[in-house]
Amino acid sequence: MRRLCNIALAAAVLFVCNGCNYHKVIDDTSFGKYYRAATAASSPFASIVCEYTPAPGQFIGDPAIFPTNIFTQDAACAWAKERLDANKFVSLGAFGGFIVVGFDHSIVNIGGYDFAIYGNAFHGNSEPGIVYVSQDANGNGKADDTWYELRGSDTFSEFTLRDYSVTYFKPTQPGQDVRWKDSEGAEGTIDYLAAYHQQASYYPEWITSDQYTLTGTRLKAFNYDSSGNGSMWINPDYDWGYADNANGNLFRISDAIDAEGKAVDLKFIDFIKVQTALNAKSGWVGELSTEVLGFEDRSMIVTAR
Ligand SMILES: [Ca+2]
Ligand SMILES: [Ca+2]
Ligand SMILES: [Ca+2]
Repeated sequence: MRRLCNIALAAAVLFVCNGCNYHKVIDDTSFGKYYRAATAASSPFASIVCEYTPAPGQFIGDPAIFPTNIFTQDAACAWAKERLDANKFVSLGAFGGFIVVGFDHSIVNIGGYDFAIYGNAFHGNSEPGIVYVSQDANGNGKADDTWYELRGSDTFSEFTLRDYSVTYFKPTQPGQDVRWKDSEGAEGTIDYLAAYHQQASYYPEWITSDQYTLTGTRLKAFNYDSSGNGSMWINPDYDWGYADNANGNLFRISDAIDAEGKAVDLKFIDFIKVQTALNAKSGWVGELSTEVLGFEDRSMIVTAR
């Protein structure tokens, strides 16, 4: 389990902002008893994967990247942590799939770009994931506290749906599509792509129930076939504020909003969640799925300099 830090609070922490040439003194005396200040021994990278619950997808269970013995959530988290430590991608699968990570210290809101989430997007191949942040408000070291979505360019778009759910149904035979139904009354499939990913099922092996439901914010998909013959699919970039999006991978704690969409003032955070934001597929390429390769506290790098 995650080590709980009992570090005496420093009266003030000096931040030297990387790239903007100013010194910022953060008075952390009002951060509360569960704030965990970084030390010289702290790592800027995620120290634990608290939960890894992907939606079904072509990379889930693929023997090219997955061992064959992941039958529990703990084993899935351990595998995901190894992948992130090696800067290798962890796919969140189709809509709603998510990962939760923690750090060995609290990430301070420095008023700029506080942390980075690395993905594998490039222009024309963006697969946005919504980013959520949380404080360990009850001090138990677990990510069981209130989540706050970080707003992005499409948060208040008329096309964006909050509290959108998709239920995925476990296939009964190897090689089958994964069926889904959503909270809007639509149905569809995560297609089995026999030419590319031949594992028996794209449904996570460690989810033992016959169906599971994932809920979150859905963005409108703008993917299209640019060739006219189905061969060249484009997933356009989103302006800002999403993981696995070619337009940037830096995030501000100051973009946190509550369930009503109102800004929330968080002095620091302890956990980050990323969740696939699209329910869409691109022909032979299959479902769109957010990937993450690493989480980095950018404010701590600043502190260490
Ligand atoms: Ca907690
Ligand atoms: Ca993907
Ligand atoms: Ca991707």
